[in-house]
Amino acid sequence: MQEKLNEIRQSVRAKLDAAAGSASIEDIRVSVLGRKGELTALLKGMGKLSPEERPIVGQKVNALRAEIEGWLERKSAELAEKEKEQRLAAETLDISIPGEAVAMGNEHPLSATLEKIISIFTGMGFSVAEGPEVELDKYNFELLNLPKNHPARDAQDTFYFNENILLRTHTSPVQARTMLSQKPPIRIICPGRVYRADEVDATHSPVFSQCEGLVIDEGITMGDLKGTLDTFARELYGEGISTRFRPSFFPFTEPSAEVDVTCAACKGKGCRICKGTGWIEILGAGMVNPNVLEMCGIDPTKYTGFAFGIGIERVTNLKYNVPDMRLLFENDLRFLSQFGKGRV
Ligand code: 2NM
Repeated sequence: MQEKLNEIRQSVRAKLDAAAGSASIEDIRVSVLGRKGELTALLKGMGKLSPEERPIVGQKVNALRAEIEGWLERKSAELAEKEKEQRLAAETLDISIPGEAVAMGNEHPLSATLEKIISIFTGMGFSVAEGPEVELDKYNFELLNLPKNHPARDAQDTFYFNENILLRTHTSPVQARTMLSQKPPIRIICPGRVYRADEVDATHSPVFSQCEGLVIDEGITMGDLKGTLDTFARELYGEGISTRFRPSFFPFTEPSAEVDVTCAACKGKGCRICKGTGWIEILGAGMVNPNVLEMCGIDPTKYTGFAFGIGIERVTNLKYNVPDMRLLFENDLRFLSQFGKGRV
């Protein structure tokens, strides 16, 4: 019996020493301790032993069983560790390989200009107001002193859906809506896209962007308008820039003016860009026509106001010396990427 036990002990030890993978450990366990294993067979055969021998042999078999179980456990852990190390070595990630560069985009020059304009006016206490691009005739024309027979309403100038619904031709309808829904004091700018039935050329597009402004309160004068636009021009183009008002006409303002700023390219000396005048026209403005105030529910005997309209494409192209408006809409990356990194 002792001999048989020694034999099993030695053969298990030899098989374990030779084992190369965790799968073979399981085979060894089954061959000794499994239902049909060698040690199990010994235990089953104990019935044939004498009652004196039985506990002694039983103890020896159990001691060997515990020893083998310990071996199996240790060998199995050892092999699992070795296999993990091999797997990790095979999976090594070389983090020194350069990654694929992702091309970074940059802000569109129109957006950069608009953001700058918005930040200048919000800095002066203006709020931003927005409204629909598909508008009613009432807000786009009627309330702004552009009556039924006004030439700006011509289908040649305006995109109509039907008699009453159109694409807004300016952002003034947002101002009309604000006057109707809020009490003075009102201090808003209205940035957004507007639409006119124009042929595309270097200075025209059927879609363009505006930022209009409106201030209404008691005692607002042309002096407030001039001070506001002077501040705007200096913040946009830098110190040393001034403004010049030339008489003009808009149906919604009286008096009205075209506003020029000192040519930033020549500082007013006169150059090719300003056609020798030293001035560049950048916006239109005026005192809100009392008829407009009245139609929009504001008492013109108590309140006055000023309004202005800036063309974002024009200001952008003057700022960056871009000769053609189409470049802003064609999405040619050779053009747009020039406004990345530090240019804007
Ligand atoms: C301009 C020029 C002058 C203007 C007027 C109004 C309103 F709603 F108050 F009547 N909004 N915008 C205005 C005035 C716009 O754009 C060149």
